[in-house]
Amino acid sequence: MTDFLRLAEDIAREAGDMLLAKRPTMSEEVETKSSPTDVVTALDTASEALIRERVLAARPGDRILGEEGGEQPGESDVRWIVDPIDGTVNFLYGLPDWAVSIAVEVNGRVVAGVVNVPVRGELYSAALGEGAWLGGERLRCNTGVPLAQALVATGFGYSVAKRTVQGQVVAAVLPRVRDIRRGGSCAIDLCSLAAGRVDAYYERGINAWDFAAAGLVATESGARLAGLNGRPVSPDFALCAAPGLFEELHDVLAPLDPERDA
Ligand code: LIP
Repeated sequence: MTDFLRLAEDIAREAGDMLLAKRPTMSEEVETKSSPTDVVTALDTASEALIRERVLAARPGDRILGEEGGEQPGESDVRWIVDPIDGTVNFLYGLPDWAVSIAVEVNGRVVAGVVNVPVRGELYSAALGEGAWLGGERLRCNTGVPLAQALVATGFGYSVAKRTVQGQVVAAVLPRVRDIRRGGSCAIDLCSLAAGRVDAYYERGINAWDFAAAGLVATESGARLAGLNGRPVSPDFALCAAPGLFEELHDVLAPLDPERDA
C-alpha cells in the first residue's frame, strides 16, 4: 500500500502543478457533457492523460477508470480510479476548491487514496486500516455533534430533474441543522469532513471517481460512508458522518425520498 500511496501522491502532485500553471480563463474553449452546465475543459482531459501515462509507465497492465476517459481494461487486480479535476466549474471560474483525486483499488476494495487541492497547498492521503492524513497531520472527524449543531456539506447535480428534488431536500434539511455548505467538489467535501471542517456530507449523483479516494480519507478518519437504508455508497446516494450523526441525518433524509428525479 505504501508504494501505491507514494506513486499516487507523486502523480497527483504533478497533475496539480500542471493545472495550476495552466489554469484556464472563462474564455477558454469548454465542452459540455450531460447538460449545458456539465463542463469539461481541455485541462481536465490533459490532466487525466498525464495521470494515465504516469500510472501505466510505473505499472503497465493495471486497469484505470477515469471521469473523462472511462474504463481502460487490463488483467491486473489493481484498478486506478481517477478524477483529473473534481470541482471543474470551480476550476473554470478561478475558485480555489478543485482537486485531483486518485484512488487505488485492489480486488474491488480501495486500499489507498490521495486528494490534492493545489490552490490550498493541501494533500490528503489515506491507506486502508492505516489512517488518514493531511500532510503530516493525522485526521479525525468530529464526533458527538448533534444534528441541530451540525455543519452539513452537500452538492447538486447538473440536470434540472435532479436539482428540483435536491432543492426540496436541502430546504427540508436546512432548518434541522447548524448550516449548509455547498463547496462544489465532493472530494474536498469528504476530505473537509475528515479534517473536522464540516460535520456531515450528503449528495445524490456523485460518481466513483468523485468519492473513491476521499471516501477512504473520510472513513479512515472515523466517519461512516454509505448510501440510504443499508445500501453502500453509490451514485444513488452518499451520506457521510461520524456514527450517531450519521443515523440522525439518515432519518431526516430517507423519508424525503432524495434518490428520485422530479
Ligand atoms: C462535482 C462533484 C460535486 C457536485 C458537482 C460536480 P465534477 O464533480 O464533485 O460533488 O456537487 O456538481 O458534479 O463535475 O466537478 O467532477
